[in-house]
Amino acid sequence: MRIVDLRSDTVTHPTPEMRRAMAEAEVGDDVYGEDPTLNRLEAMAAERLGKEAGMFVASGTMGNLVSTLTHAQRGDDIILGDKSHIFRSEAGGASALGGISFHTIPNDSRGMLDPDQVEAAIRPNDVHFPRTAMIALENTHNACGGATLTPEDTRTIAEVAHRHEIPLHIDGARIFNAAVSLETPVSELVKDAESVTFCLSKGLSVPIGSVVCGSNEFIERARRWCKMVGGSMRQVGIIAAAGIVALDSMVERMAEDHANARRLAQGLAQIPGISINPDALPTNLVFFEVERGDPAELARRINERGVKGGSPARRWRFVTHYGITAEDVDYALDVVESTFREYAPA
Ligand code: TLP
Repeated sequence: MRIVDLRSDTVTHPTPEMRRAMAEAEVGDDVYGEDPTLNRLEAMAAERLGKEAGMFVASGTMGNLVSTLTHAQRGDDIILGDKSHIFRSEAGGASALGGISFHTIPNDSRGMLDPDQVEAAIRPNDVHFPRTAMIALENTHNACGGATLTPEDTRTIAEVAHRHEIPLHIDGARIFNAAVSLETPVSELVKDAESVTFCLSKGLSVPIGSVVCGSNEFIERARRWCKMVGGSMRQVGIIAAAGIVALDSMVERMAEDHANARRLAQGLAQIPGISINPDALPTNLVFFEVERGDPAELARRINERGVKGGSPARRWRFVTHYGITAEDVDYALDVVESTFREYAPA
């Protein structure tokens, strides 16, 4: 049976070139700083993002956690969007492990924060209050439909943060999708932030890993937190080799994923029982509402026919990525259309 897995871009497999590079990778013990392939990946990531240094971590969650622990101390708070991945989907790590509280303000429909609300959320210097130690943005914004923030958006929030001497962190799990969609160098998107995490293991198709980038001083401090949470690995060049291939050859192709997302959205918009605004689609995440029928049952039926995705909730997300072709999109649309016609009639 044909399988079209639209659950996430995290399901991507390494390319044949990555597998070759992984098999041949020169490795060493990274805790001694001796893995040449990892050192090359970290330098390359830092260079692409326009930062002094990079540090490989096991996941996006780990990158955001270690960055937060590096910026904030026990008892501090951080300001972030109420729909941010850090707040909603990272198991409350900063608060559980770091004693740091989350101060959320509303994300607007494209994942932006209102600078006045950010400013109002910054705690005055008073013994009654926690110290505000970090502000975080997310680009692209997952729960806000994969929307992109421009360099101007980021600068607006950075200006507020820096006026109060607070560092800005970007959860850039999909920052390369944003760069490709906005046709802007990724370094422009992050230049006003003190730290950024980006994921290798999503649209870039690397099997494991993310990279945190920032100043030499920030990364040096972050390495201790990374060690503390068990994130120092050894011959990690095996994975880093795939990351190097990804940064060299998998970024520009994400335009294809965005075109496929648009094709998917336009097709979904034609299906009775589905509500979607196909114009609000800058990247590879396609969110829509299932207006009729039992979503759990509909998801089960499309899954049975090889289209993986959907959920028991009315809001569904389909994600395009490496390995999903325009023909796969058309197949998925056929399956969804016929399933909805049969099981979600008007
Ligand atoms: N997102 C995953 C799931 O957790 C939902 C996905 O399928 O989209 N920041 C953002 C914006 C993310 O979307 C994710 C993962 C992360 C951080 C965490 O990355 P990982 O999964 O590597 O810990």
